[in-house]
Amino acid sequence: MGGRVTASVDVNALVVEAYANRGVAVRQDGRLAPFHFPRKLVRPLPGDHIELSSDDRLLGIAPRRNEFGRGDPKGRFRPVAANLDQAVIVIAAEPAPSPDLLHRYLAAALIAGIRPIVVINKDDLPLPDQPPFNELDALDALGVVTVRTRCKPIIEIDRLETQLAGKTSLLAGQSGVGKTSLLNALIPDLDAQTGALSAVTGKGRHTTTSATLHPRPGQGAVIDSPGVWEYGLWAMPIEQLMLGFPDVQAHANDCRFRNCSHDHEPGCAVRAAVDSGKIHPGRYQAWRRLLAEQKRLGGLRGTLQR
Ligand SMILES: Nc1nc2c(ncn2[C@@H]2O[C@H](COP(=O)(O)OP(=O)(O)O)[C@@H](O)[C@H]2O)c(=O)[nH]1
Ligand SMILES: [Mg+2]
Ligand SMILES: [Zn+2]
Repeated sequence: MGGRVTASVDVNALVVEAYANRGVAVRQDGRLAPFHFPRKLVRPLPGDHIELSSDDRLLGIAPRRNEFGRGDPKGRFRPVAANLDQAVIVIAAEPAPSPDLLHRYLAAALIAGIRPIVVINKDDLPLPDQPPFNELDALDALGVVTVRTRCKPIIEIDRLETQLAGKTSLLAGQSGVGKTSLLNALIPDLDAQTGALSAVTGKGRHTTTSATLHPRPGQGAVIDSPGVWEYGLWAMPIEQLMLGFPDVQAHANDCRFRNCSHDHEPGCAVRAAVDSGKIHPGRYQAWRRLLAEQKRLGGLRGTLQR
């Protein structure tokens, strides 16, 4: 049966993109193969390791190491890509991110067990004196690597290339921050690659409406994700959100009360850690806001929901 996730898959291809009931994979010999899959079965994602028959039918999907996703308007988890080594969160002075955008992306990566890297592109522009740009020390404290790049007027991406080498990386970030510009700088034959992809899918001009994997021969792969203006999380229980804030979680077990909400209770170790500078105040405030957002999304209840 096509489209099942099963351990007994004889992997021979890597999914490049998938939408509706069609996808494109790159076979081990480098050939692009279009394939169909039944809608009602598990939908393959860019980064999935799959088995295709000799006539390009989907025979199975290998179990995923992880999934990076986002919340849809109803607060449900929507996976974007699978089997990532790292999520490259791209921000820029222009368009400046809304206050919690970076914290949401960081949380999504950390919850999925995917290493986040923050790229500040458009290094030619001055950084606004506002969050997250004046709070980047919070990222150092989290152990998140920050890399500054520019694609204009000259390309400077050396430090990013070092971080990407040999890895499968997702480029995430709001529209206009320069993800496609970075991709062009990273993959010199990108036009040829997307041209070949368009020829295979039959889509006239290739647009990034679904995430697309771009192999970098010998250097891993980069997945460009569709442009989003506002990135949202999905409804989740409080323990899952906590995984996105390991800096807050590190102190949460030391509170006097087991069910401490880290708000007003006496003996709260989290607030004490904020006061003593062990937790960055910007991170604590972001966690509080995302917790309140979960109440609106209908999360915080029940068992782990995805
Ligand atoms: N000033 C400046 N502009 C850039 C830089 N990188 C990209 N841009 C511009 O930002 C705009 C959006 O870039 P694009 O790659 O399409 O962003 P995407 O929506 O994230 O894929 C384009 O006009 C780019 O030319 C940069 O380093 N500096
Ligand atoms: Mg783009
Ligand atoms: Zn507390």
